[in-house]
Amino acid sequence: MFKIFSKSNAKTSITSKLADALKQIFSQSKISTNFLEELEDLLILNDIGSEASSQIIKNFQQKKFDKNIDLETLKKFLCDEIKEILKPCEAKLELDEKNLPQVLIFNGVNGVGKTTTIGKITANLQNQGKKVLIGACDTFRAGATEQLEIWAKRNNCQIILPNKESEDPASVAYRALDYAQKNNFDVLLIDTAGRLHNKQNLMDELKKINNVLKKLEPNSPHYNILVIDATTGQNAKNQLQIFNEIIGIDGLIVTKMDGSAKGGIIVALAKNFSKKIFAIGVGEKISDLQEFDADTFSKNLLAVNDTN
Ligand SMILES: Nc1nc2c(ncn2[C@@H]2O[C@H](COP(=O)(O)OP(=O)(O)O)[C@@H](O)[C@H]2O)c(=O)[nH]1
Ligand SMILES: [Mg+2]
Repeated sequence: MFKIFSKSNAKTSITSKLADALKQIFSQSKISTNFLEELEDLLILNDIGSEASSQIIKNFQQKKFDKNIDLETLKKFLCDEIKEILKPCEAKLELDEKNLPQVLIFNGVNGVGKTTTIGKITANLQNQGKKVLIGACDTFRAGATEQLEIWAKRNNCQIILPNKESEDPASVAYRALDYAQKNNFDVLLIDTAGRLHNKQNLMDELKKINNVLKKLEPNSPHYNILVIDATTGQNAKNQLQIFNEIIGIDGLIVTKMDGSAKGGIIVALAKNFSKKIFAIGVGEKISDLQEFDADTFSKNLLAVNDTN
């Protein structure tokens, strides 16, 4: 087994909107029904989702906190609750060295960060001395293959491109795995198109890619990863639902945790789907991909100091 990320990153550069908002409702400083309603609304507003939020509120009531609970105690409580929900989803993206090339498909709707994430992962793997091949199976959107080519060049990595504009994505995937097998690559990363507005076409295309890969290697793809943009909020749940129905999702990478993301969507996804979370994207740079750590993430989300 080898890990995609050589080390776990301690600091997550997410901005804590939740902690700021807590400070604002806290001016009431006593636990009234109103306070709990406001707290629940605030959790929902921060994308934590209704199921997780009502669970947290229920647990809060059971704890019978002092009426004059202070902000730090509340934050610590929320942090622990969120960590509890996230912990089962914490997972390392491990690749089986005895079964090479390992094949990873990156799925997700347009603009979520599939291509960028492939670029970042390529760099991580190459830094560990792995031989990486990229398959450009997003043959739909103009410019998609060019963008992937730029990442490949930057990483000095080989890429299998469509040999004509209209080449079927499954055909590109087949050629890519065939090439990877014949040339002793360790990992094949496959980029796909995510046209969710035409669900039937997307379903057919993704299923076909998965099926042709199985013809060459029955255990492939080893991972079907769904890339989710944290800034899309609750819509992320629909995306996971649909892609999971189509191909079965092995785990998630949640991007754009920097910027305007509230971050809470990860909690909603964990509560509702219990999928593995492999990594989070925290920027556009090649180094801006971090292993998902439930403890660090919860502390950052609540701006709880890392002293205990
Ligand atoms: N701030 C930020 N931007 C990101 C992140 N990941 C990707 N992006 C940006 O999101 C945009 C879409 O990314 P792209 O990889 O093309 O998405 P794709 O359509 O799914 O392949 C690009 O401008 C990326 O630079 C991230 O973690 N943080
Ligand atoms: Mg792309």
